[in-house]
Formats: sequence, structure tokens, C-alpha cells
Amino acid sequence: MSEVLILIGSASDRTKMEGALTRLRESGVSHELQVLSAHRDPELLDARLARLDEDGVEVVICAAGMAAHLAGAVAARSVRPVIGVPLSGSALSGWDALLSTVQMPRGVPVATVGVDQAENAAVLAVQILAVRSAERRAALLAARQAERTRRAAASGL
Ligand code: AIR
Repeated sequence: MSEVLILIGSASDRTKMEGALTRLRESGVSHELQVLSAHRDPELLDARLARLDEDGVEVVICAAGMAAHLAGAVAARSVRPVIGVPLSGSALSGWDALLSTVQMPRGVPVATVGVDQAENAAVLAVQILAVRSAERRAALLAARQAERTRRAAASGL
């Protein structure tokens, strides 16, 4: 049972997802991460998506670099919210992944966060889950307040 499934296009993307994993862990959200390339493993991707219901997955986070079609491929096969994380590291510094992820056709959206903004993807996933949970909304508000206090202290205000 994983509320959030994180898919990454390559094992080489793993380190860029640490912030998301930490955030989900701290938020008490069950999650799993799997390496599945839309281009290199299309059959495995289909098989994994066929199991979303039985695994209890509610939100899918997809992170990939270069021709990053992973999020779009998942959005094409599921009506669960899909959050895309375009990753940098290519010769085009992530512009390729950003445009491949964000420019979805009408009716098949991918909620795209900024390049390498894995932690934001996790926060958005928790916010989606929190729509039905007052407890999670309170935790999100508390985390924001703690961040505000930390920043104020750091800037000497
Ligand atoms: N990728 C893998 N399959 C399809 C795509 N777009 C991406 C990975 C990674 C980049 O290609 O998400 O960011 C390079 O992958 P690798 O395995 O060659 O290091």
C-alpha cells in the first residue's frame, strides 16, 4: 500500500529525488520509488500502472530528464493526479525535460513543478492527499509556519 508512487526515468535520477523522499517520510505518507523509463521499459510501465488500484496509489510523481515523456505516458493511462518533475543534467540544462513534461495536450494534464524541484512535487502530493484530511492540512500549515520562523531567525528578524 503506497499512497504516492514515485517513478524515475533512470537510476541516475535517484539523487535528485532525495528531497521528495524526505518530505514524504516526514509527512507520514506511504510511498515507493521505482525506476521505469517510458522509452526503455514501456511494457514494464504498463504492467506497473495496471496495479495502481490494488496498491492503493492516489498520486503519481514522475521525474525524468531529457525527452521526459514519463509523466505524460502515465497521465495518458491513468486519471490519478500526475505530478511531473523535469530534471536537469542534459546538454540543454533541463529545458528539454521541462517542455516535454509541461506541454501536455488539452484533457491530459501533468501538474509540472520547476526543474529539479522534487521537494515541491512531494508537497503538492501531500496537499492533494490533505484535501480529505484535516489532520494533514494542519500538519502542512504547521510545517509552513515552522519554515517561516526558521527563515526569520536566520535573517535575524
Ligand atoms: N530518460 C530515460 N528514459 C527516458 C528518458 N527521458 C532520462 C532519464 C535520465 C536521462 O534520460 O530520466 O534523466 C539519462 O538517463 P541515463 O540512464 O542514460 O543516465
